[in-house]
Amino acid sequence: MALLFISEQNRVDSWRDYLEKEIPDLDLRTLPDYGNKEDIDYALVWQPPSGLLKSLPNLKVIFSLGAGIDHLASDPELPDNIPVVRMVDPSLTSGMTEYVVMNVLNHHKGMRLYRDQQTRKEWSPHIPPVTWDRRVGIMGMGVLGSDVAGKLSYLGFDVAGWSRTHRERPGIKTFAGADQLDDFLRETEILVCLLPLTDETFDILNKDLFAKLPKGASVINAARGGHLVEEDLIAGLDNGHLSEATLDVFKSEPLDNDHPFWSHPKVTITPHAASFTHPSSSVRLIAEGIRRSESGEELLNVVDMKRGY
Ligand code: NDP
Ligand code: OXD
Repeated sequence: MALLFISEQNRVDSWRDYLEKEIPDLDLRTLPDYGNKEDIDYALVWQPPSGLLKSLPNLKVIFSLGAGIDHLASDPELPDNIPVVRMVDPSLTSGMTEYVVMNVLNHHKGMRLYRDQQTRKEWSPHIPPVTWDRRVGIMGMGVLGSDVAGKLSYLGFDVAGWSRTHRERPGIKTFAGADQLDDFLRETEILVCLLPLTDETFDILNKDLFAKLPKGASVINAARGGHLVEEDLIAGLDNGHLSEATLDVFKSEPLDNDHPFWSHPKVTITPHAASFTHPSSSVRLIAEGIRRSESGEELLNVVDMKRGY
C-alpha cells in the first residue's frame, strides 16, 4: 500500500523509519518522483501543492501532518470526496501546553520587563497578583485549549474558555458563541488564541476585540497568523492598552525581514514552533487510521470541511 508523504524535505528523513516500522507493508513515496498516480492510497501532508491531491484517482484518506487543516482548506482544488483526518496527537498537545504555560507564566511574572531592565542594569521588582486573581482567557477549547486550560487551572490561575458551542469543564469558566464573547473578554488579562482558522475566525484578533479587554492585557497567539490583524495589535501595544504579545504564527511565514514585529519592544516572536508533530508517537495514529480505512471501520478525527475544523 502506497503512502505519499509531503512536507519539508528534511522531515521525511525523521519520519521514514518510524513509518516503515509501524506499517511494515508500507510503500513510502515522496515528491518529486512519486511514481504512478494510480498507486497512491494514502497521503500524509503539510501544505501539498495545489491540485496534486485531486489528481490521485485512488486516494482513500488525506492525513494532515498538523492539527490545523487550513493548509488544505485553502486549496480550491482539494477533492471534496476524500476524508481529511487531522492530527490529534499527545506529543503535539503536550508541546502546545508547554509553550502556552511557559508564556502565560512569562506574562504573569513580567519577564519582558526584567529583560528590558537588565539591559539598563535596573533593579526594580514588580509584584504580580496571585495566580487566582489572574484571569487567563483561552479562545478555542478543543483538544489543545482544554489541555492548556486544565494545566493553567492546576497552577491556580483563574481560567476562562471560549468556544463555538457550550462546553462544561470542571474548574473553568466557560463561554460560548458571539453572544458571550464580550463577557469572556471583559476580565481576560492574558488572552490565548488556540482557535482553528476558519471564515468565522479570520482576523478575529482585531482592534474591536482588543478594546474589550481590560487595560494592560496581553496576547498570546499560538494558533494561526490569519487570526490576527497585525496593525491593530501594534496600535494596541503602542497606545498602551495592551502590555505585550507573544506570537508564534504570522499572516506570512517566514516573517519578512523588515516586519515591524521583529524590533517591537513589546513583541516576542517564535518561528511557528509552539509545538510539533513528533513521528515517534503520531505514526501510531496514522497506522490506526490506515487499519480502520482498510477494514471499513469509522475513521477518527475526521474534519468537518464545511465547518472548517
Ligand atoms: P480543535 O478542533 O480540537 O478545537 C477548536 C476549538 O475552537 C473548539 O473548542 C471550537 O469550538 C473552537 N472554535 C472553532 N470555531 C470557533 C468559533 N467560530 N467561535 C468560537 N470558538 C470556535 O482544535 P485543536 O485544539 O486541536 O487546534 C487548534 C488550532 O491550533 C489548530 O487549528 C491549529 O491552527 C493550531 N495549532 C498551532 C500549532 C503551532 O505550532 N502554532 C500546533 C498545533 C495546532 P467547539 O468546541 O464548540 O467545537
Ligand atoms: C499544526 C501546526 O497545525 O503545527 O499542527 O501548526
